[in-house]
Amino acid sequence: MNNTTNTRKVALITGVTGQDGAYLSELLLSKGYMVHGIKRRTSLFNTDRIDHLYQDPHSENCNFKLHFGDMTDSMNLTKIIQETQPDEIYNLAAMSHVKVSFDIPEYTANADGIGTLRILEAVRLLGMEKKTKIYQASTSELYGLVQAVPQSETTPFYPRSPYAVAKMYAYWITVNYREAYGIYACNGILFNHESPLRGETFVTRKITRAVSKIALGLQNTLYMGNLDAKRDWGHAKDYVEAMYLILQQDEPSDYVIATGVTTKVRDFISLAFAEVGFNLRFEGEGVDEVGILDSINYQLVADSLEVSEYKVKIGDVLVKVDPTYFRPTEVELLIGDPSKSNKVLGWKPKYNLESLVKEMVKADVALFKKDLDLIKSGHQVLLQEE
Ligand code: NDP
Ligand code: GDR
Repeated sequence: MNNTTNTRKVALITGVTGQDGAYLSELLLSKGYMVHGIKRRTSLFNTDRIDHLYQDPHSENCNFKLHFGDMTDSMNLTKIIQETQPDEIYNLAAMSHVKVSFDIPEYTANADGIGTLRILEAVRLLGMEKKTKIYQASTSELYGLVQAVPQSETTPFYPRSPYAVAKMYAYWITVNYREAYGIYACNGILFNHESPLRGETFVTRKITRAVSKIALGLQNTLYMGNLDAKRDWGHAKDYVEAMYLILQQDEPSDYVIATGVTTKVRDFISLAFAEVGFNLRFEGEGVDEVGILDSINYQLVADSLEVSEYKVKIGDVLVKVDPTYFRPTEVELLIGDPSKSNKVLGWKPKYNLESLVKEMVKADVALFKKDLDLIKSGHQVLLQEE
């Protein structure tokens, strides 16, 4: 062991294989941390987002190490915390899909709610209350049914899904362990944040994937749920900076992380199609609402896609509403008030919605161009969407 090894900070990230886990790992490694991550055992590799960070665990200088674990297994979590002795734990692991939480509510409560308790209780039982700081991945979904806007740290919660109710338990148990045992434990109440690494079934990524495939002639129609929902969308890269800052303060506290700008799902769709040169017009209402191709900016299409034949023509219906994607109870409007994090943490996002959409569409176009090349050379490619 050399001096660097002795003095560097140690972080443990649950949910390291997820969108935020990947960006946070990159950030902490760039700051010289030893990063431990918890990954689940899966029948196929699930480390795509962090493969570029892999290091040989046998190497003396290895500063990124993965451990098998699960939020539903207390003994496993306690053992990992004992072995790794983290200065900071970032609890990002969760069944994070709101719609799916209606299908698997008990599992969601276990992983997202009780899972958080397992982390806090492990730190307490191991006597690490004064050593280990804990970040809890709380969410704007806590606000649910609109009580007031913009939503801040003092806005009342009204969760509207099994996911949000589980996260509400996690929020309060974090506050309770802070107050009861003096643990430096904080909630980051993060509004929606996206990136090219976003899971494929969240709305932004579903849209940017579909836009890219439609533009490349690999898909005809994008089927959507509620087009009127409004979200405060930021970039995950900006939001993991906030997570880090929340654990670097003198006193633990809870923070809203948001851009303060809200946008309808339908407008995100229009922005994404505009990136490939397609202008949409929406007609109808509710399940009859469709997005029709109104005009094509051929210059842009040619620049961004480098294809010579377009399968779409003006008047084509590119977007349809499918009630399958409606939620039993919906969160209609989210818009965050980031004043506290701006002031106390000095946190300000670097990305805006336009730059986020641009980056996501560009990445997905590049991804599907590879599939197109494979298809052209006679290979079978699975192009399934949800
Ligand atoms: P992702 O869905 O991309 O990642 C979730 C991570 O949790 C994955 O690594 C997943 O593993 C892991 N995981 C799921 N269930 C378990 C389990 N039982 N045991 C261990 N690990 C598990 O989410 P994000 O990165 O987008 O979000 C990170 C956290 O922030 C989540 O808690 C989410 O609820 C919360 N959040 C997210 C927001 C957003 O807009 N992205 C906003 C506010 C809060 P695997 O890869 O194997 O599936
Ligand atoms: P959300 O994100 O539920 O806000 O949770 P999602 O992207 O799934 O939905 C956003 C809004 O879009 C509407 N919508 C659709 N959503 C999906 N997934 N698929 C569709 O086809 C579709 N059509 C319309 C939804 O109804 C909703 O109103 C995300 C997750 O990352 C959570 O883990 C996190 O806590 C919150 O953001 C903040």
